[in-house]
Amino acid sequence: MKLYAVVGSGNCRKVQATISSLGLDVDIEYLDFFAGDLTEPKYLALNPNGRVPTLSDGDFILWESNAIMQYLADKVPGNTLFPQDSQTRADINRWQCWELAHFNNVLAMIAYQTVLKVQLLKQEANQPIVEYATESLHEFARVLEGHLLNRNYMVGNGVTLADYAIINIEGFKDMIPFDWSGYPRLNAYFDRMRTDAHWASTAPESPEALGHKPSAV
Ligand SMILES: N[C@@H](CCC(=O)N[C@@H](CS)C(=O)NCC(=O)O)C(=O)O
Repeated sequence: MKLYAVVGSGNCRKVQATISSLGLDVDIEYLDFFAGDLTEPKYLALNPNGRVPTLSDGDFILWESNAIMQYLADKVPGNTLFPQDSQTRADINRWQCWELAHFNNVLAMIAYQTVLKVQLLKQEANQPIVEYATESLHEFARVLEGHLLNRNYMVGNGVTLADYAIINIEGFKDMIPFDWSGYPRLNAYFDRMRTDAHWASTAPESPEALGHKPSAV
């Protein structure tokens, strides 16, 4: 199997942490975002969205990070990241849907507007978008804070796919202009998950490495 990825991409990191945790043998081909690798016809033929990650397993091509995580987990019998019990799977799937549609959707909007756009593209943030996303992020942060009462993980008593999905853009969490002080359990959860060895192994070597092809790979 091969995973097409970009260094530091949250959606790639959550798949890479899954691969590491499952101990799967997957080649990782890094694409250079800044060199335009994602819009090359060769890559668009695999993923017409021009986004990462994309998995190839023989002739089977799969994009959407949460779908890839579930597909990979199902290759390892008895794994605890995405167990067989149908209610546990539905619960994990629920949080993966929620992070994608809600929590990380607006967190990513703020990160793009206030960090990436300003620092990399040297453009100004679109303030109405930032205001809308900030209000929404407070709404979703309250949900997460409530869920984390008396629990260390999103589902059950250990790390599951839901956790790698929820934290996927933790690298930007403390860079954005957002007041997290009202969410102590959420903050403690992110700090705890940051120490997960599989997650930590997916971090870019430096902020400058973000988006570039690693020279040693
Ligand atoms: N819903 C998709 C989102 C993929 C996505 O937006 N990936 C980002 C990197 S985290 C990307 O490829 N961005 C490139 C671009 O927007 O041009 C998934 O979960 O895989």
